[in-house]
Amino acid sequence: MEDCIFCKIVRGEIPTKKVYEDERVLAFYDVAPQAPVHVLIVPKAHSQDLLDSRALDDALLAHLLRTAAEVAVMLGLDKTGFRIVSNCGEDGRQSVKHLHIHLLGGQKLSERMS
Ligand code: DGP
Repeated sequence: MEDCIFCKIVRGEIPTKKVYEDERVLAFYDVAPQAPVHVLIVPKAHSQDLLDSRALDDALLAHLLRTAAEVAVMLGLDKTGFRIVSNCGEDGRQSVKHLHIHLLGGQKLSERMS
């Protein structure tokens, strides 16, 4: 999508620190990290969120989740643990309307998730 920040990152129009990339997904460091390790994993094809099935099929969703786990291993988080989160909609405080998974780790995270 023309005005979507993450689509611009996928197209290389906004610079970012990439962690992993293949033909379907991109992982890059969050610009405003909320943990010592904070990576975003996004499908390259635009879809708004988990409820938006336009460009999403089961294989892509599985690949997105698998990539989050593989990036966690790449960054050594498998040894200590990590959290993945996907915010959705207003109550979920989703600020960028392009489906993404947050991968958080590098310290003991808050017990609260809300
Ligand atoms: P959410 O609130 O779940 O929609 O999270 C969106 C995240 O995207 C937020 O943690 C900040 C991050 N973000 C927003 N703009 C940019 C950007 O231009 N570059 C990078 N690397 N991250 C961004």
